[in-house]
Amino acid sequence: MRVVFILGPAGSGKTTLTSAFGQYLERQGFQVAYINLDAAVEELPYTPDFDIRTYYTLGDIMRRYKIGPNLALIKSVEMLKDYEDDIRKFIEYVSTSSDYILVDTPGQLELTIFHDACIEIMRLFSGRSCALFLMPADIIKSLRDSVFLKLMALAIRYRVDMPLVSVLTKCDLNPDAEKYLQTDLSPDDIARLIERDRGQLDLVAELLNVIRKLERRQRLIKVSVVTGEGFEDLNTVVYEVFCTCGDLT
Ligand SMILES: Nc1nc2c(ncn2[C@@H]2O[C@H](COP(=O)(O)OP(=O)(O)OP(=O)(O)O)[C@@H](O)[C@H]2O)c(=O)[nH]1
Ligand SMILES: [Mg+2]
Repeated sequence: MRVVFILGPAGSGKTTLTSAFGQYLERQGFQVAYINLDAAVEELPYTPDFDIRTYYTLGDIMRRYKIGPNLALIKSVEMLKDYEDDIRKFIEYVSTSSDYILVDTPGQLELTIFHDACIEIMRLFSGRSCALFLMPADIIKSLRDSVFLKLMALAIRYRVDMPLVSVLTKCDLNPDAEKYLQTDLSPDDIARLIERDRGQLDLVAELLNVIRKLERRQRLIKVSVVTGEGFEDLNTVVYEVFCTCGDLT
């Protein structure tokens, strides 16, 4: 049994990937269980085996506490703590019959990562779990964008004690994204890639140094639900995370 938490900025494709990766795994003959922890989502493209919305939805929280959507989103993530035991029991229950348990997380990454509730749930299965960090290609239009996302990935690693695999999603939307994601860039490459933001050159070069020092070496996994590419690669890298070698290059 492997628990895979799917994390990423709002709209990065978490829910779509949960569904598409799950379908891919099922076609390969694996048993897959799906968990939805997002109380704000209205429609899901997969049928969840555990759905936090059976306990509460964002609308319920707004009505019950007479609060707006932003505060309700925070509360919806904090309230996951009250159901930690149910989630743990569910995962244990399906663990004997499932090869993969895919966990779709709330839309707002900063809430998932900076509030303890989700982190505690992730800790329940340390050693048997990994996380995917989705970086949507359509928002990677410069080196600054990719540096920002890579810093987010480091921040997640700092908070979450489990292997983290970065995944470039929606790669059909922007074939240029890949070139900004390389870290082995010479000073000339950096200068060329940020030619429109010369004032940022020193800062970007320094941050890239930090990223190079701290990030785990991993080959780039690119997926698209439109072209269908990348799922075999994603499955291989998830497999590699769980095998003892731990080499994702
Ligand atoms: N072109 C393209 N669009 C995609 C792809 N994956 C997801 N999308 C679209 O991106 C949008 C957001 O996808 P979701 O799966 O809802 O993203 P999410 O991260 O779950 O969103 P939140 O939970 O609201 O933060 C939807 O309109 C998807 O159809 C892809 O590979 N290619
Ligand atoms: Mg979603």
